[in-house]
Amino acid sequence: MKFEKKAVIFDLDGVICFTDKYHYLAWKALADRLGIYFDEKINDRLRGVSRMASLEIILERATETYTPEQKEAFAEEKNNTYRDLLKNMSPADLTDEVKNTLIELRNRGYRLSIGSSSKNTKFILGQIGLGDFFDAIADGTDITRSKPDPEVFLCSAAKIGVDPADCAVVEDAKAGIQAAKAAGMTALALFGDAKDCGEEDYNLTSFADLLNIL
Ligand code: B16
Ligand code: MG
Repeated sequence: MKFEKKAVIFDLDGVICFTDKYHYLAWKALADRLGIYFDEKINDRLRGVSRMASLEIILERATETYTPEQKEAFAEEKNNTYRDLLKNMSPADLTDEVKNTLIELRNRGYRLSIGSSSKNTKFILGQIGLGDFFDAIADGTDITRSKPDPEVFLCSAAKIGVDPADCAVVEDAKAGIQAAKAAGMTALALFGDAKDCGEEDYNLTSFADLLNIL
C-alpha cells in the first residue's frame, strides 16, 4: 500500500521516543503515595490525553474525593517527578531507526512536524537532539482540547501550511488515531493501543515501515 502525502505529523510520546515509560513511573509514584491502584493497563488509557485528564482517570479508583486545588498539586507533583526523569534523556535515547527514517523522509521532500499533547515537548526534543529538526511543533501549550479532539493536528498542519488531507499522522494512542481521523488526515498506527484499534488507516510494522508506504 502507498499513500500520496505532502507532510507527516508525528506524535511524540511513544512514537519519536519512549517517554511513555517515564509517564508511567511518575504516575505510579503518585498513585502509590495516595494508595490508589495503578498498573500498565490503566496507563495505556493515559496515552495522548492531557495531564489533568490523565489524573482524573487515575482518581477513578480513589476512595477519597479531592478538591480542585489538591488535584492541581497532584498534577504538579507528577510533572516534577516526570521532568526529573526526563533530565536523564540524551541523544542516545533517539534510536538510529527513528533518526535515519526522519532524515530519509526529509530527503524525499516531506514536511515533518510534531503533534503532541505534552507541554514538555520542546524540552524533550532538546534532550534527544531534535530541538531544531522539525518544520513545526504543535503541542500542549498550543491547544485547549487534547486528543481525541483534532485541534493539535490541525494546528500542526496550519503551522506547516499543508492541507489536512495531505497529512499522514503517526500515533501510538487510540485517542490520537481518532484525533487524526477527525482532522481529515490519514492515521498510521504504531505500537500502543493505536495498533489494531479498528479506526486506523494502516498499521505500521515498525517506524522504518514509513519508508515503504510513503
Ligand atoms: P505532559 P503525546 C501525551 O503525549 C502523553 O501520551 C500523555 O500520556 C500525557 O498525559 C500528555 O502528553 C501530556 O503530557 O504532562 O508532559 O504535558 O503522546 O501526545 O506526545
Ligand atoms: Mg503518544
